[in-house]
Amino acid sequence: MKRTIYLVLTFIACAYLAKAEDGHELWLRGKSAASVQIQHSRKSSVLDIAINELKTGWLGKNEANIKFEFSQHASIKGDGFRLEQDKIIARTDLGILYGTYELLRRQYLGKTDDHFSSNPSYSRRILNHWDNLDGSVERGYAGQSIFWKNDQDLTISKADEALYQLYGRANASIGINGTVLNNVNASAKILTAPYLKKVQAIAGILRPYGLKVYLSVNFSSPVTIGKLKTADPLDPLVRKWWANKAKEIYQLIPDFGGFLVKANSEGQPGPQDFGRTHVDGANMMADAVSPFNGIVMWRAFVYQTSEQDRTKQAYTEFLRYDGKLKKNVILQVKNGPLDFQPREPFSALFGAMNQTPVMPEFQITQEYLGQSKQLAFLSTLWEECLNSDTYQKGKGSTVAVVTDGTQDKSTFTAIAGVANIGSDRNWTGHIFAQANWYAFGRLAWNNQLKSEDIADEWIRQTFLGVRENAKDQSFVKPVKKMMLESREAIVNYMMPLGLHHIFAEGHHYGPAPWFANTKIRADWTSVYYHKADLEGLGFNRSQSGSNAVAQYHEPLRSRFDDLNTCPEEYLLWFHHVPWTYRLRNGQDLWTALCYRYDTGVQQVRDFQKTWDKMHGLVDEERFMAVQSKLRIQSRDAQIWKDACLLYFQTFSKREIPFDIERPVHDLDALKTLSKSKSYE
Ligand code: BDP
Repeated sequence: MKRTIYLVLTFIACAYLAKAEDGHELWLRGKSAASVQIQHSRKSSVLDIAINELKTGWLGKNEANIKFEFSQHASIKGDGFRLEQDKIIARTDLGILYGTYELLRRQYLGKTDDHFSSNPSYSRRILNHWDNLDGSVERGYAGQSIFWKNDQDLTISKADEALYQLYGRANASIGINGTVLNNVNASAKILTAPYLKKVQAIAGILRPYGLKVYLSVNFSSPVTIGKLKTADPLDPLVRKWWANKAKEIYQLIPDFGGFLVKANSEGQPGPQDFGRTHVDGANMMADAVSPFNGIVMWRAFVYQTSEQDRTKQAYTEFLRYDGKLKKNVILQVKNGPLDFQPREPFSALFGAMNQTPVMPEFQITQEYLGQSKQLAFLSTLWEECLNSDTYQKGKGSTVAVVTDGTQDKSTFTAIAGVANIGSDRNWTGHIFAQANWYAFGRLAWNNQLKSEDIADEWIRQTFLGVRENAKDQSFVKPVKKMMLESREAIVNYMMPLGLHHIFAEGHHYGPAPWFANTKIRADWTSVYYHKADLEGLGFNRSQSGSNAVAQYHEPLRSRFDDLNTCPEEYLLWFHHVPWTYRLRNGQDLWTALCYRYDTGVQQVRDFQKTWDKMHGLVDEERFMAVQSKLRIQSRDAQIWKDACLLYFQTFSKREIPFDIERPVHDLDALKTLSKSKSYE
């Protein structure tokens, strides 16, 4: 009997331990052993959180005495902070909270320096949830929305509340200070009273963590829910409707952040429906929220069914509005000119606007990078974008510098990331996808951080114990290497050398380079982008083609324009290249393409080996989960390689080099597969 009880207890304990490593705690697994006293001269719910974090996560010397000190010193900016021995110094309560998280992180990682200061690169660091009110998440791969259940149920349960608190904590720990609670393809219903009440309640739970809430709004809301006859932004009744709506929101949520707007894009309504411009629309909304210090984030993701190269359209549309937008409007621009592809050059809009604040929009959810089935550490992609030189004001005008206020001394700065968060127990579907949420926050706070350091921090906090340096060589090093290579591996087996958007229709997971459909708009098909023919491959955006290169400043314009100087990673983005064209390594285009695809597949095979060696160094539950995802990735990388090489071979009419593994699928079978639901 005793033995049975013992066994049962052991079983329960094991089950509990296993459960504790299901990924739910993210990178916040630290637990305190030592006690700490905190001295503070004021009280607030934000400071209460800081105190609680220190009391439960303190890993410094026992019986330490930490002081919260408020200082207006010029070296501390916004919600920045300074850590000195036994002191956290900041201007604001939130600064103290961010300093607290940094201090605890440093303790966890074993960083022992006494002095450290840090200021945020962007003043608004915002997650965009593409969550629909019916509970689904557009391009979400980690379950349902954590905010919306279905159109009827607007309650917040105790479990929801606990989840929102952990969500708030996780975001605060990496410096994220804003969240847009609903999809950019917005339902007007979000602005009705019952929904606003729930938004108010969520805002209340998130406020102590420094998170402001924002909403995506539908441009025709005045008609849909306001019973007006028009949503024309110059109509006095429409303007009044928005002004009143803003007032109603701010009465409920005095620190409401503002609106995010997708207008006249992919079928969404907008000012152009009434013969007005984006400026008319944005400024009308800006007027509505400005009495309350609200902002409008107006998305530049627009493209019409037109003859013009899709990648040129946002720039063409918005450049003429430079300087015409109200002071509280910021243009939200995706990192690349197309749509979150595995690799794109940076959007020329970043270097184009002289008088309009522009904010980068990154996609944390891996819509085009293997979704939550594949391991892709996106920090390297964002770092590449932030460090791209726009040459707006000569050398050194990187995307980071032109958006974070360094160049024009602006303080109205922001950055957004499309969240990958859902109701899955581990939040993001793939354990390693948590690293992307983490990396977005860290880069939004400090856009000079290196992906390598971000990966290092994340790995240790997510998988290791406190200052567990014994696993540096055996675990941290190989796992970090895998993460840092992962995005390039995806580029290699999906779209190397500047290829883009050759996905299967709709789901954007697998390959369909053959996808051509005259019934839908051309720029939603694959053949529009790769333009394979008997001569060669790629989209000619040089002067002799669509001339998208002209949107970039010199010397980039000439560099991209000339086939011989164009960086090879953008080759097929800017040029239609003959199959026989020699690349810098001496290989012709066809041969190089084959090797790139093959390299990508081999890289994933190596990730599998790397991870399998980690068995025993990480808890079994997360080990198995990652192992199983890597198997899927390995299979699907093979599919990408086979599909693209077999299809492009029908144009190149050349052999796949004989030292490369042969395709294992038939082209026809892959064409059928790409249409099957089970593949999504
Ligand atoms: C595309 C997505 C689509 C989004 C759109 C956007 O496929 O679901 O609505 O971007 O950013 O990448 O508005």
